[in-house]
Amino acid sequence: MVREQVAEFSVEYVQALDEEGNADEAELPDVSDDELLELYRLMRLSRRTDERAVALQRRGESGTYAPGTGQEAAQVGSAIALEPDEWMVPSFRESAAFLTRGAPVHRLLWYAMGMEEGAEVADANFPPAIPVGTQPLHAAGIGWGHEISGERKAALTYFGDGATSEGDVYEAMNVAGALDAHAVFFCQNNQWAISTPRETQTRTETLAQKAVAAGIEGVQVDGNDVLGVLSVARDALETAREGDPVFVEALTFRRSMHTTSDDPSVYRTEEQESEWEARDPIVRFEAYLRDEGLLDDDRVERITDEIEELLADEIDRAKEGRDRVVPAEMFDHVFAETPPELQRQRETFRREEGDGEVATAEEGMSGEERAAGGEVTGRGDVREDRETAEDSETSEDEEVSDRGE
Ligand SMILES: Cc1ncc(C[n+]2csc(CCOP(=O)(O)OP(=O)(O)O)c2C)c(N)n1
Repeated sequence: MVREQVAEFSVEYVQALDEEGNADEAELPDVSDDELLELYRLMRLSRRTDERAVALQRRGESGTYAPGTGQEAAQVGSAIALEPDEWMVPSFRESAAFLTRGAPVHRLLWYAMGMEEGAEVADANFPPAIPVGTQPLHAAGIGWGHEISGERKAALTYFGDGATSEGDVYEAMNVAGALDAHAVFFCQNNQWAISTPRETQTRTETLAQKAVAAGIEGVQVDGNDVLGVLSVARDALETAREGDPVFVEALTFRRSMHTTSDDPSVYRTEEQESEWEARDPIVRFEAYLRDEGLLDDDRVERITDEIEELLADEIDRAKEGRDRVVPAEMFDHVFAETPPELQRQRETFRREEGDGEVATAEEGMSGEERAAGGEVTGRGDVREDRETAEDSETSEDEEVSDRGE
């Protein structure tokens, strides 16, 4: 009889900045001072975009929104590692990744406002994917395409801990491994899938080891450490560009609600939440930057003002675009030729709604065309010359608790 071990595996955990912001020099990625400050600005912009988007929903000015609060390091640190022409394939909580990729805030808000312009495929970013776990298949397909065409490029897809229980995610990793797809599977393990905690999601010790079954590399990183994430994402993308897909598990925490329709106080305690508050990715990184002499109170204040001003402009722009929406357009983007039943509904809608005119091709301008003025991007567009933001929208009613009242 033969009885021997035929496979073994291990999973590495990477951290460059500890919870107090102390650096492990050996793990620090090569990043210039300007890039460090840009990482910080993007994380702060993302956090504030979430706050403003939730406030808009609470005031009835927008629809459902999924905040990524607490996950800024995981998203900014990984999205920045992609080349601009490499595909980012998101789930539905990736505002920070979109902003890092240069998407304007107003486009994210249009998505939450229910406008199809918000889902426009602009640059190399897929639109948000609502069905859990489907988008890794798209990334596997893109990555296989790169393998076939011999391009040194990779696609990076985001999904959550809950998504790893979906067959689609395993199938995507398996096919990527089998076909040498240039893909990075970036799992943000934020500890919750709506009300299902990580502990009951799966019995595996780590999510990264799910890569083993697909024959691809799996690595774990402190997802609240933006420099650790950047380092791991860079390595993973380099490996994937050569045709070896990688699964990254970023350990983080969903600090806020699942979406604006959720109330996490029903299923988790404030003690659990404050445990992760102490590991806040922005506080940690700010401590590091202050230690390095790159940030002081004045600079923090300037960045804060610039973000407030950018958001005030972008929210105005989002509302202008929204106010020009022709409601009957909702009938126009499902079928190439509108079927008779939908035509009938469209006529009824038009009769009953005064402004329900059906847009012609010319009237149905894209959001970009609708919104006047120049493009305002999330990335690298901090205008130094502006004074303190005067944001008429910022008011006490915006300070909405994230416990989902
Ligand atoms: C196929 C599918 N099943 C169920 C849902 C409902 N749903 C939306 S989000 C979610 C949980 C997702 O959790 P996770 O993958 O951990 O991502 P997170 O929301 O934490 O970012 C579920 C079950 C869905 N949108 N799609």
